[in-house]
Amino acid sequence: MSRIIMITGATSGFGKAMAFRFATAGYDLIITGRRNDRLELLQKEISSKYNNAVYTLCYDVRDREASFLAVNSLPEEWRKINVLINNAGLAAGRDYFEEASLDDWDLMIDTNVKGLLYTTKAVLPFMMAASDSGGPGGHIINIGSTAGKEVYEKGNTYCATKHAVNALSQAMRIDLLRHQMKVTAIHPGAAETEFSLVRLKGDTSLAAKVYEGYKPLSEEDVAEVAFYCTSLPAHVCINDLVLTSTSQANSYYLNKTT
Ligand code: NDP
Ligand code: 8X3
Repeated sequence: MSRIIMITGATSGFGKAMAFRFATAGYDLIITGRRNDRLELLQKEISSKYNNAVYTLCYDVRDREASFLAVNSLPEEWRKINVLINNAGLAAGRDYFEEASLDDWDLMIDTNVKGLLYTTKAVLPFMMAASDSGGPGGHIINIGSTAGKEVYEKGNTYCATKHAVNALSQAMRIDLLRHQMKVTAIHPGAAETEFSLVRLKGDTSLAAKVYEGYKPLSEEDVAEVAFYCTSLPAHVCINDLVLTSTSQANSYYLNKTT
């Protein structure tokens, strides 16, 4: 039987690249996001190209009730989820603390922290049932950020949400130890996806500037690393992994040529 992976935020960026990477490895996929047209397109593309089964769940991770309804609507044969990747997330705005918008702060906290909690809590009973009945333990991968390791200017609440993802990953690893679950936090540095376009409210030229003068990570780089984390022997868990392009040392230091 194929292994099942659930990837939140698969309509773009890392999530979409991870869907392709895990599909090539033979996984059946549960892909989620709010944009149903993109989910359906991805479902068609992957199932015709790789012959994998793909199930879509369209819901907003901020909505507690919708998250549980969506996960609990999974048919029996889709409930044995081996890997959950909590990837859905965003930054909204890049402003000094005193100038930042409260709505942006709510949006980031609700998506990056509460959204991750709701989906994990909804999926966990399925993953625990498999491992508690003697099957292989499940694996949760949380997508954090270098912003969850160092706080930078105008990063205030986005950085705080990613610090929370860092803390929650440690907490999950401790509390889920007795259920033989692996918990991995992956913290990428700058990567060119729709991330900056979303953060800068659709300003394409400002978003492009973020990646000028150096080579950032690609979404495929992050997908490859996530796949690697799942490819190790059953007794080996990568707990915490930071990756950046070779042009970046951490949140502060970028080697830009222009
Ligand atoms: P993208 O904007 O390309 O993708 C974000 C994904 O998250 C989309 O699929 C989007 O789907 C989904 N999403 C956002 N809000 C919600 C919501 N409320 N409910 C459901 N899904 C949602 O960005 P990335 O691929 O770059 O980002 C993925 C993750 O990686 C995020 O957690 C981000 O913080 C993190 N990250 C990004 C880095 C970067 O430089 N790009 C570096 C480090 C971490 P939809 O809009 O269809 O709902
Ligand atoms: C996204 C990377 O540096 O914009 O998490 O915070 S950064």
